[in-house]
Amino acid sequence: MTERRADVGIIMGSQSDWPTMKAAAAILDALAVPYETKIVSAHRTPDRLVDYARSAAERGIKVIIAGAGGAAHLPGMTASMTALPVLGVPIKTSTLSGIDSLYSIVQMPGGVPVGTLAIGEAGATNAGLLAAQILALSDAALAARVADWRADQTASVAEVPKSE
Ligand code: RP5
Repeated sequence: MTERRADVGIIMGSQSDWPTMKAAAAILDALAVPYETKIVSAHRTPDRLVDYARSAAERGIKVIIAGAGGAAHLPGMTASMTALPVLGVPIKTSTLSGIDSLYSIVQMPGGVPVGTLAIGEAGATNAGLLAAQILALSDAALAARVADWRADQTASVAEVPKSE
């Protein structure tokens, strides 16, 4: 059996980002979207970053999800080297609670967009969903899976709170 080529690249600045970024992977698993994961640090592995960003499109990647914390330059630098949509996930930090990550990622200069999500796991989850929704624009079967996922989410919300 041939392996499906990854449509989404999930990259992160450090192994320590994975507990957050795995929420994006979990959504893509649930929606059967093929993805790859890689540690790419803007500061510690700059050559790996250049190689990744410059080769992603030709390797078939269609959307990049980039998570980083602190001086979080990974999403922006990636976006500077590829025209693929880049979704940035600010990692929650122990020192500044992820405000540092958020500001580093969100405040891009006009002309180099990064779609910035919420700090932490909710942001990673929504990055996975957004990536799937972007791909679903040209994939009817995936669009149906996204619709089912959203219907399940809606059905899971109780109308009244349970008393404890
Ligand atoms: C960033 O520095 C990473 O994205 C990570 O969030 C943060 C801390 O990295 P470690 O010191 O845990 O490797 O580049």
